[in-house]
Amino acid sequence: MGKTPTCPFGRIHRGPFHVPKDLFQLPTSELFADAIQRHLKASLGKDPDHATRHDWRLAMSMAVRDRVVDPWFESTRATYAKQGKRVYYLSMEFLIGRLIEDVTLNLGLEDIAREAMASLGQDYAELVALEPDAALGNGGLGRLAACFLDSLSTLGIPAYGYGIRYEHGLFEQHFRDGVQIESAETWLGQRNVWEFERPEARYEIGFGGHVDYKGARAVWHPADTVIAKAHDTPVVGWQGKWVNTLRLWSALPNRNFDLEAFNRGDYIGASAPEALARTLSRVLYPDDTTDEGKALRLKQEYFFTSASLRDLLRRFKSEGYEIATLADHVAIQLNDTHPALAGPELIRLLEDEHGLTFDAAIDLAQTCLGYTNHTLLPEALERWPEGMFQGILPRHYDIVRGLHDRVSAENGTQLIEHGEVKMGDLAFVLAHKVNGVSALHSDLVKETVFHDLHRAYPDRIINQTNGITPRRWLYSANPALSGLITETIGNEWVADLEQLTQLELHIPDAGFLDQFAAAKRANKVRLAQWLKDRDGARLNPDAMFDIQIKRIHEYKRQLLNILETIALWNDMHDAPSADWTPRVKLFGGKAAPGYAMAKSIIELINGVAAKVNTDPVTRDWLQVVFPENYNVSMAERLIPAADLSEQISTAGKEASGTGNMKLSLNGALTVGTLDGANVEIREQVGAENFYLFGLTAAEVQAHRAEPDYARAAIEASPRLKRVLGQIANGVFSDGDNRFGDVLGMLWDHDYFLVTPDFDGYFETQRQIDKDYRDPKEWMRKAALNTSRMGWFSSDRTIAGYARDIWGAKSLL
Ligand code: 26Q
Repeated sequence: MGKTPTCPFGRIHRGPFHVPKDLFQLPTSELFADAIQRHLKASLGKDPDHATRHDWRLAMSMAVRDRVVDPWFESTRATYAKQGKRVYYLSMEFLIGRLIEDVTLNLGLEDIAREAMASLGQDYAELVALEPDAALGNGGLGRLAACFLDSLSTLGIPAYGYGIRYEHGLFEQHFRDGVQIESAETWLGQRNVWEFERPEARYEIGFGGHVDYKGARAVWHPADTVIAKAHDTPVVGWQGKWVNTLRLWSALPNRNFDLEAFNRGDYIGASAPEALARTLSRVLYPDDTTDEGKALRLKQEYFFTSASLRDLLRRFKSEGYEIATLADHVAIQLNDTHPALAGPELIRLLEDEHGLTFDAAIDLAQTCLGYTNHTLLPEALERWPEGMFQGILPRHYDIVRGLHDRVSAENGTQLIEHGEVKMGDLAFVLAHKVNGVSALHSDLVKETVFHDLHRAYPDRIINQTNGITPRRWLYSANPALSGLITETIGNEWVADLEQLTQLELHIPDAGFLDQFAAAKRANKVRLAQWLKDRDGARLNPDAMFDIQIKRIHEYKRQLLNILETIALWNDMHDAPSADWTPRVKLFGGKAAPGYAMAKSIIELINGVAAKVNTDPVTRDWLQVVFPENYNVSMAERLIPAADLSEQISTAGKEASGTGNMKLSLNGALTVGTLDGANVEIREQVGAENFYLFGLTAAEVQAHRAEPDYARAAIEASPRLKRVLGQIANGVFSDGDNRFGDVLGMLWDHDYFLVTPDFDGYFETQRQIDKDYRDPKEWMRKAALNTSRMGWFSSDRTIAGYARDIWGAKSLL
């Protein structure tokens, strides 16, 4: 062990656990209003008479932020003083959404802020809605990272999230004639009050060049370098008891300006290096599956991984520990393979800068590293062309070669194969634990992608079923329901979600169930009002709100949903005097800009919406609504209003899903396949409170072996055949044959088995129609869903990672 660790704050504070008392006392709304006015003038330089709503929003945020800083420092001090193990969560994506409400609620300031703003003539809710979403992620994986940060802080586990401060987050989606159009997102267009720039925390990151070997010692001479600069965002836990840090890196040139070029009069050329360096943190790759194999992506991955590792090693060394004890103090989690270069980078730093042998460096790196797999889709497994990898990262290439030679001799594992570096296999061999994200997914990981590696390392793969933060996804997003819950069982459920089981006692009580129904109804009215103001849409709040929200992908089968919608519309036309159960079909989600089939599916949904919503025969029973630009903030409005949750992926393809958890927690019933975490949700809420349909993962495998299964399924289903005929005849495209790609896909191969699952899905939906007509029984099932979903808190997930992977402890 090295010398006693020192606290970087020196001796100014009185003892390590001193908490300034007044800090955690809530201010009066008058004092808070004073603080807001002070910020408006002193921090923003605005006269209250001329302040815009944005100014007020910023001033309020700053007054809230003031109350984060001290608990943040206290958490850091406590970590140093208690020599706590730190968790480092490396992720290319953090899909955060807004922070303003999150921080305000966690600090218990909501009522005070609301009153203070009212006294200043401003509406709190309106101001909150002005904050742009931090959309530094594509979908599930990035949102999971944000939920994990929330839970790490709530549990008081010392942790840092590390990622990239993209200038442009996920693109904005617009529809033009039903077609998705993308435009650049600009979340930093207004001042971001939640981040603190740390110009002193900067690292030079190298690319390319060559390696000199002097005996056993390697010296890498990069051809180019850029600077990584840190920006810190505090992550506030429940009740502000603990605050961790999200550290995001932006890229800068290491020389600002080519003065020589400037002096020659080449003013544009003089700033070229700057523009080039900055591209590394310019934009998030908008793809949530395809491995594009682009050099910029590889550079982004190395850029943030290297900066993060060097930063955590600097922190570790500042405490005076011996390098051999690294794994006692540091746990590094890789969110998929995107940061998998952490393995070779850590080995490089340990060997080249700390003098460890290759073997010792490998062992130490492996003891620190854990790897989470989020997908079985072959196209999403990262592989880099060997030549590109070697050109950009010559030293790392040699390390991966060395590893390859070792593991291939030991057990035949090929890290480099067919001219490609396989990042999944690399992450696997360099991690002491590899986890899947639901029980089914973890089993499939063992049988499929890592079949051989699992046999070579049988104890390595474990499961950690995903979870969601109850703070954002129930307490904050659904005040109507959370108010009822708190009235009924007290407020401890917010940080201990399994307490929701206590609700079950109250479900037979008609009063409780009526209030539960009233909360749902209020949320539906609220959503309808919001969509009316936003898009002019008119939703009937008495209809069933049937919601499918997620990235658009063939395996998630939005197509199955819209085909069923058309079939239902047909049945309504065939029997217009029948007593139909009114439905609003809501879709939300973005397609990757290069994913043509996903974009056609969007166009089809919009085509059906245009037809159905203007049909006087069915208008009162069926609506199709697809609001543009689905994001975290929209999810917070849609989820509390859902009656039915669509989780209908081809079995074996959805690793877990987390939207499924959010919807069920908020009292929606699920129609779903046995896929991902649906399996565990159904176990928890009870099979009788879940609408199951479709082929199982094993049956999917078998079905694909049958010749011409799609054609056979279509021929066997007159209902489906009619729907496909209508699409071909242009019923949803003003008479032209626009959807040939979709129809050709369905008839010819239908890889995701929409056609064989169609009839089962349709029948299940008709059962749902029937059941919805008994509102008491429906609400009883909905309330049972809420009361039995407590296990899916990300607090439970994080406690599992801390115990089984990180060996990290709460310092609360
Ligand atoms: C890889 C290479 C090049 C470009 C992009 C990518 C890339 C980017 C993002 C590959 C995959 C992703 C994201 C995957 C993802 O979101 N997976 C989801 O993870 C959730 C959290 O575990 C699960 O609930 C979902 O089931 C899973 O689809």
